Amino acid sequence: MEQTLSIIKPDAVAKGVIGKILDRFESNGLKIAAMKKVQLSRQDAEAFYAVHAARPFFNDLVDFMVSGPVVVSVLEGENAVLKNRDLMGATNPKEAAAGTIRADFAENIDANAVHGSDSLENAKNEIAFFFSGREIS
Ligand code: IDP
Ligand code: MG
Repeated sequence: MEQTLSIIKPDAVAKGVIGKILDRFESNGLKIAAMKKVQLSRQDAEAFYAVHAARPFFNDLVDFMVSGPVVVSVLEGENAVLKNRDLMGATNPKEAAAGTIRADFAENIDANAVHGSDSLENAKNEIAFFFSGREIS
């Protein structure tokens, strides 16, 4: 059993597809072990994406992530990290496989509907960034 962190980004929340995206997880064997809707501060977004701080798109990414509320969840299941990445599709929705979340709900590489941890180690750190132990079950 693995746990991974998912974020439904501001574009998807604004579009009203929280339920449709959560259904993708639950229909594919990923249990929602924790969940909350949050408005990130600039400081939150900068800290969460610190690994990308040197990238040219960093400021746009932070602007976007604070542009509205997000839904953060811990997904649990077999191979949860990879399974979530498969369900999400490629970072650029134009390259995302048919039937993936990004192909179906995202507009472009900036507003791409979802975040998902890319490794088990990052998943642990990202989960700890948002949730305390007692919030996960
Ligand atoms: P991921 O979300 O698929 O893991 P990362 O490479 O970790 O992709 O990038 C984090 C986020 O930064 C992406 O989801 C996307 O919103 C944004 N991003 C990544 N690459 C670009 C780019 O080339 N231009 C604009 N935004 C980008
Ligand atoms: Mg990433």
